Amino acid sequence: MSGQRASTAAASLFLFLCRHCCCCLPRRSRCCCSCCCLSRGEMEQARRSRQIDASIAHERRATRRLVKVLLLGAGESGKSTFLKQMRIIHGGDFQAPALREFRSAVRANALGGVRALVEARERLCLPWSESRSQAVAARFLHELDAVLEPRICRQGDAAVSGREPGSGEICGAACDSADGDDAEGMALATTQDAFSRLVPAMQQLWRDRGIQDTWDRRREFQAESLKFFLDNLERISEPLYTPSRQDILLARRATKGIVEHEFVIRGVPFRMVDVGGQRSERHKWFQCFEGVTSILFLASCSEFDQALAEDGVTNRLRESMAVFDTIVNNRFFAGVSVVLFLNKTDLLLEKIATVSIAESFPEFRGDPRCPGDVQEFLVRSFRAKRRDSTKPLFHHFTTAIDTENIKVVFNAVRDTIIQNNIQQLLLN
Ligand SMILES: Nc1nc2c(ncn2[C@@H]2O[C@H](COP(=O)(O)OP(=O)(O)OP(=O)(O)O)[C@@H](O)[C@H]2O)c(=O)[nH]1
Ligand SMILES: [Mg+2]
Repeated sequence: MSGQRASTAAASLFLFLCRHCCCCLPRRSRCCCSCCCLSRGEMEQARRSRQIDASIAHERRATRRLVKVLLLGAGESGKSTFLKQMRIIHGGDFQAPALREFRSAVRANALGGVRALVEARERLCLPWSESRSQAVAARFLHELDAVLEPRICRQGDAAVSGREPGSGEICGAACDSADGDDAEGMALATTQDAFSRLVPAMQQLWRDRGIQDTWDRRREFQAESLKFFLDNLERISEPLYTPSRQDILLARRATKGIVEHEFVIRGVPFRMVDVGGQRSERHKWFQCFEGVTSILFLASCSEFDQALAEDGVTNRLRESMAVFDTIVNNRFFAGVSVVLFLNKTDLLLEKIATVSIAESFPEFRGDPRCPGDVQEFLVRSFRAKRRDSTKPLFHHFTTAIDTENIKVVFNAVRDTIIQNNIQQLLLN
């Protein structure tokens, strides 16, 4: 770097001299002075130095203009799904390596989901409708264990049914979580041969009334996209199976670490940063707090009656509100705009028809079946977390698996984000 600077300084000096001599004049009007006598090598070096100068200046301008958007929220709130939508809307199609990973994720979701259903049926003591299902289930679990290393097999469950231990606070002690989506394990579980061997058992089990009854009580374990994948087992087990956009958006893989994607939106470079939202991942968030323009905070608003994957006890929506509290009141983000995405609106509207939010949130006043009342309560509850109520807080009800919805919502917040970036540039 210092060598680069030295050559840049040398180039500047050369250019300064050059501007005052005749090197740059047309051939006929040249005079004779020492810098005209630069060798070919020196001239080439100077040209390269000018290029370096220009690229440093360009990079500096670009970094200043870059809009950094941080996606925050508890686990399974939809951050990665939102980022997938950004890739679909602004980044073009997914390429072969990404598609291979999604194929593996879809199949792993199906395998882990059937395992979770079989175990949940047992816990709930629901009867099989077909006598042979008991033996099929036992064989399925045995074969799955044989295909996967036992370590990976148990962790796969955690990703679906959520039994990962973790620390309590967003800035609490780091907790080494089991990596539920260990790439090696996924590859083993979802190879064509291994997966195809397990598909008939999965189909038989999915047809059984006992498993369907378990599915109807899915609130007691996590398996949102599972129905779709199990209804499509034949397709996803085909040797040439390539995940569709819907498969990609529904595939669940808990984010470990920090994932960044860059897009140019209306000529403005955006960097979107996605982090893992599970408790054990939150200590990593601080690594990406520098230079943030805006935070998109995602909360899964349909989870008002569900327990946290990490401890099986804490109410998911209350956890989400607590994380929001920590972020929105953090002094570090005083000049950063925060937009609240109340996500999984599709599931919220479906759920309130049969489940009352008042059972989990006794402070709720209104008609628990009325979408307006429930949505207003949710917005009010999140807003109440802010200590500085003069700071604007925009909110949107979103369905992250719906591309059109995300297109509309993102268009609405995009200009605010860009505006915020300009204000930050003016202030700095
Ligand atoms: N029905 C429905 N499903 C959604 C929606 N948003 C996300 N999902 C599904 O919810 C699951 C979790 O979504 P992710 O995007 O992985 O959640 P996340 O916030 O990235 O989770 P972590 O990486 O653990 O922090 C995936 O299977 C998604 O397909 C939504 O609006 N509606
Ligand atoms: Mg994620």
